[in-house]
Parts: sequence; structure tokens; C-alpha cells
Amino acid sequence: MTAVKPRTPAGAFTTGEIGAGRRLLPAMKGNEIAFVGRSNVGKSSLINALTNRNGLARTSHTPGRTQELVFFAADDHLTLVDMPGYGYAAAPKAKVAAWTALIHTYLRGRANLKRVYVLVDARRGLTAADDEVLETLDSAAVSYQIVLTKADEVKPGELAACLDATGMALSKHPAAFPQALVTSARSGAGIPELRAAIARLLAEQRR
Ligand SMILES: Nc1nc2c(ncn2[C@@H]2O[C@H](COP(=O)(O)OP(=O)(O)OP(=O)(O)O)[C@@H](O)[C@H]2O)c(=O)[nH]1
Ligand SMILES: [Mg+2]
Repeated sequence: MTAVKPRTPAGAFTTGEIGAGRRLLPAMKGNEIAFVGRSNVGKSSLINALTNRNGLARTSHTPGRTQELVFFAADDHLTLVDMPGYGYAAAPKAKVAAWTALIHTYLRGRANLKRVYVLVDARRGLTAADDEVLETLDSAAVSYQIVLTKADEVKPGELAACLDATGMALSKHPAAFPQALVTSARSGAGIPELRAAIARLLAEQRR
């Protein structure tokens, strides 16, 4: 009988291996803007809406669609980064651990990461699963803004309440924009404003 080699348990990577993994990322060039958030919150859909290219980033009804960092070069100066989601309880534990490690490593160690949009479902608001990411961004001093997604699914009153609650929570986070943006990839609401925010950021980088 041949022995089956045990698989490496999640988290059991050496510093050398983590470094080698980091070197697999594309060279740091131009400005990067990343989209992070819970699984199924609408990260890939938002990237498609922003770029006006349906099917650029792969989307799905089932959580856990995006399983790696995906870099979309918008032009020589700007790359949009789609990320795996967190908080997806049904995925295998080892996968969740690997995605989470990847998200945090990337967010902490990327000098050309100019802004992170943290996507939050307008029906749920900020959740405990978002907290770790906000803390990582605060400690790495990466500028970030909350983007409420799926605004088409909520009534105006609920949306206002979600915005208020988000604003209150953000007052404790130094690297965060104080206000959230409201978007819907489905209706297109808030997409021109998010593009304008990105354009402003790029213009500031050129100065
Ligand atoms: N109603 C509504 N549904 C949306 C919106 N944006 C995305 N969805 C739906 O939400 C589901 C998840 O969308 P994705 O864009 O794949 O979400 P994701 O955050 O990239 O998911 P993972 O890659 O699995 O983490 C899909 O069924 C989308 O059609 C929106 O603005 N409104
Ligand atoms: Mg995705």
C-alpha cells in the first residue's frame, strides 16, 4: 500500500513561501485601486459596471466566484483589482484561510495601492466580517471608502438608515472617507460618481 502524503494544512506556510507568493503578483506599476468585500457583495459586478464591460470580471449568483486577485489594466496608469470575498462560511476552511491571507497580504504590502473600495451590501450594512479588513487598512494607512452596493434592492428609508449607521461606524476609522458612496451595478446608480471619484484620485496623483 502506498502512503498518501498529508496535504499542507491551511496557514502552514513559511515566510519564504509567503514571499514567493508575493512575487507572483504583477510588478508594482501605475496606480492600483482594489475592490474588497464580503463574498457575493457585488465586487465583480461593480468593476464591470465601472468599465462598461459586462463579463470582464466574472460574476455569479453563488458566493466564492472570484478566488484569486484579478488585475484589470484600465490603461498604463490604472489597474483595477478584483478580489476574492471574505465571510463565505460554506467554502472549505482551507480555501477561506488562503483567500483571507491573500487579501490581507495584498492590502498591507502594496505601495502603489492608491485606494480601496470596501463594498457593503446596502441591505445588511457593515458586518463583523468587514471589521478585520477595515483595521488592516487603518494600520497600513491605505485610503479607503465604503461603497454600498445593490441600492436597487432597498427602499429610500432603509438606504438612509444604512448610510447613517455606516457614517457613525466610520468615525472610528482614521483612514476611511467619512461618507459612503451609494451604487447599484444593476440600475447604474452612483456609477458616474464612483468613476468621477477615481478620476479625481488619478488627477491628484499626477500633480
Ligand atoms: N440587485 C442587484 N444585484 C446585484 C448587484 N450587483 C451584483 N448583484 C448580484 O449579486 C451576485 C454576486 O455578484 P458578484 O459581482 O459576482 O459578487 P462578488 O462580490 O464579486 O462575489 P465573489 O467573487 O463570489 O466574492 C450576482 O448574482 C449579481 O448579479 C446590484 O447592483 N443589484
Ligand atoms: Mg467576484
